Amino acid sequence: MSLALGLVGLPNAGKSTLFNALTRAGAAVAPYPFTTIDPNLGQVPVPDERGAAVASVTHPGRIVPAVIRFIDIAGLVRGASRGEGLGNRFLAHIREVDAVIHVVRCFSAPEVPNVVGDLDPVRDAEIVETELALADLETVERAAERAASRAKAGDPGAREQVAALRRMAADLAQGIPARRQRLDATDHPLIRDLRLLTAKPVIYVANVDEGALPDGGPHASALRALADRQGAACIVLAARLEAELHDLPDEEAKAYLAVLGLSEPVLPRLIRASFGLLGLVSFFTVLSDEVRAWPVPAGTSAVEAAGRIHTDMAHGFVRAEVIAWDALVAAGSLHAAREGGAIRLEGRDYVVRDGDVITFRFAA
Ligand SMILES: Nc1nc2c(ncn2[C@@H]2O[C@H](COP(=O)(O)OP(=O)(O)O)[C@@H](O)[C@H]2O)c(=O)[nH]1
Ligand SMILES: [Mg+2]
Repeated sequence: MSLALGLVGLPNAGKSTLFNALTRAGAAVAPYPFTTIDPNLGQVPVPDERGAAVASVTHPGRIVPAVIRFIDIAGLVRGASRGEGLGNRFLAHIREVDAVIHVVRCFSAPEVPNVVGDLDPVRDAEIVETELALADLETVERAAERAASRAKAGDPGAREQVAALRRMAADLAQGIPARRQRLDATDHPLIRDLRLLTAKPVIYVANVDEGALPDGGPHASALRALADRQGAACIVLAARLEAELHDLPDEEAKAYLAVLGLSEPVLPRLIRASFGLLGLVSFFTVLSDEVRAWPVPAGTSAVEAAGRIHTDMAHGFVRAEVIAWDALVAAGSLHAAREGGAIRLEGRDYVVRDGDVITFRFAA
């Protein structure tokens, strides 16, 4: 399952710096090389200490983590929805992602020009959101027109669609993103198919000066308040610091973070938060040569989980042998867990839990 997250924000917000930090952090923690596929697209493993713990008792040749793709999208400017700057091309990239990381400048750095004016994270964030909402408004209005002509032609369902789309357009015109509207944008197939930019889940990143860590100071607080009003997550970090950390030996990096009041780099938390934002859980498989994490939507059944690995495993599904990762670690090996009766036999409808280690039995 390939998940994509897009970094959005005004020019000079620190998107590329954060992207570099993310992709290098990924390369540093991965047991096998994760390459940046092209300059703007990088694959990052989801840090998960459970995989390593399972490996410590099963001794595989390698650990294969879940991965997220990050896309560094060119900076957005006022008027992008009307095609200013990279305009439409920029917006097309966002349409393809599963969720958005909205990077907002909260650092001062007089040498880095601010394209809009003084440092004002809430204004900056609102400019970006307005552009996204305006682009969606156009999409929704076009869809409403199409539905209206279907209604005129006698399509019985179209009238209700026109009403729903017009309601949505009215909310967008007021700057209310699709994800916060009365109509659930993700449940309604008509609207889901429009792939609206403002329907995507968002994490705000307050990109602050190192000196403002760990809480981020007043600018980060203002942005956090905006995120709170939207029910969105907000993560405070200094992108430049996160990028620099990977050049330091571990001990030095730790000491440096401690001085700043941080116990660990923020990037792993951002990556995990992105994973959680998408409503994903991981189960693990253990083969002789690898421990592998499989990201699936929460609520996935055992037979669906088997199908993620191979369609044959779903078709011939017999049962799932399940043990929680920590129970396996406590048992010391799969063999010991089996001997001790710690492995449960589950049927096709069993709902996979985060951290399950599963062996699928299937008839070929
Ligand atoms: N002081 C400071 N400067 C930063 C930080 N993050 C990025 N910058 C600087 O801001 C400038 C623009 O960063 P960049 O990542 O290219 O922004 P983008 O246009 O959003 O991709 C660069 O000169 C960065 O070094 C930060 O956390 N603190
Ligand atoms: Mg950039």
